[in-house]
Amino acid sequence: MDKEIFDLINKENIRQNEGIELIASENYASKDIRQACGSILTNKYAEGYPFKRYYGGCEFVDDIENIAIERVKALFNAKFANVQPHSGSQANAAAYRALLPDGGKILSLVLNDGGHLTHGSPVSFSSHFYNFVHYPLNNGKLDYELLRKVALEEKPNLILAGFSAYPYIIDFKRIKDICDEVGCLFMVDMAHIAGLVAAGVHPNPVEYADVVTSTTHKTLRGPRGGIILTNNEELAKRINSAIFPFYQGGPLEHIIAGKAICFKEASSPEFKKYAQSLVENTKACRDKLQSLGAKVSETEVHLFLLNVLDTFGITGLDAQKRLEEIGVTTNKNMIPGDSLKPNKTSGLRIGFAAVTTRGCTKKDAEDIGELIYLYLSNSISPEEAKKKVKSIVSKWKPIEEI
Ligand code: DSN
Repeated sequence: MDKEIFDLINKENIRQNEGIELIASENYASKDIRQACGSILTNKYAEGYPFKRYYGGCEFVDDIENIAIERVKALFNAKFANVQPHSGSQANAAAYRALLPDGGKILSLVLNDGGHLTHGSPVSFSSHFYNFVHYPLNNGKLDYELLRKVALEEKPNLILAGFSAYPYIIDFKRIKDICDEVGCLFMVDMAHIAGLVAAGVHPNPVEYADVVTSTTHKTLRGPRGGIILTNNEELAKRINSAIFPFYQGGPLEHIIAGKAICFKEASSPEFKKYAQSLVENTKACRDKLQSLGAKVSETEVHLFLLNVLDTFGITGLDAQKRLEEIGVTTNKNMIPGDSLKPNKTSGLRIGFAAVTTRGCTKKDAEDIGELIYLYLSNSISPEEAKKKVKSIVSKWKPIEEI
């Protein structure tokens, strides 16, 4: 056994079990999913697609990938699916390639306002291969009339919706109507809300968008990876070629097996209850923070933004570090219109996907809100805060049992 690595895995296991995980894009995959992802399937090369591979010996991985495809199609009511993207970034790269020529114009939300690196950030491939322009938010919220105005002025080839730090439900039909008026394509990156969509607590973009991409490890609670969905057969062919052979080589069949299990779990009545509790817990924590005097965004989904600069007079970076010291994990995040740089920020992004999986109740969520407020306002000591974290976490399921 490689002691050096397994000792570190054990330490990470303890960190995950003993901490309160509030990073909005994280979750805990089930034992079945983790077992499939750590299985001997990692040994198999399977370039190509089910029943059309470049290698022999693919009969079992063909069935696994085919089951994953059928399950995700049923889960999101899509006609075509590609389950091979190694991550959300690859899924987005392939979707752009399938939808647009190089240099095509994409209208998206900028990263600083809650978008994603692959939605046109200067440090991502996306802004190098495509011409991105952005729509603004109005007071932290999508203003569909403003979006329409910008779209009519810019005349993009594609409008992109779906965000990484947006606390409201998105009206996909409204954006689709704008796309139709402008005469452009519509793509949704639903990575953050995929679990809510699967559970029916957020509208499904597949009905409206030409292409929908997602990761599988955020609210969907699967293994780390991506998917691409469409109802258009011609686009489905272009997406497949854009993933393999254009952007990727051999698919990760062990991860695809984990994805297949995730899609089955996400179609269960228990998952629906999970997603409902997730939204309730997020709101309970947010409301508690507000009642204590914190400046917080609203929330209708699995996350909200806490303005730590206005509330506690510290940066997002400092707040993240201080909370980490007591075992509460969050990430610094820009607040729309933020005056500070992305490596400092005025805010924290707080999400309840992971802790709700472990059994966090509404009362726990309120207690977490109170704990964050008291600790960041220096009203309780680190020792008292750590004790509180321990007492909350001690009621939850160990991560091995999920
Ligand atoms: N967008 C990042 C997040 O939400 O954490 C992941 O790519």
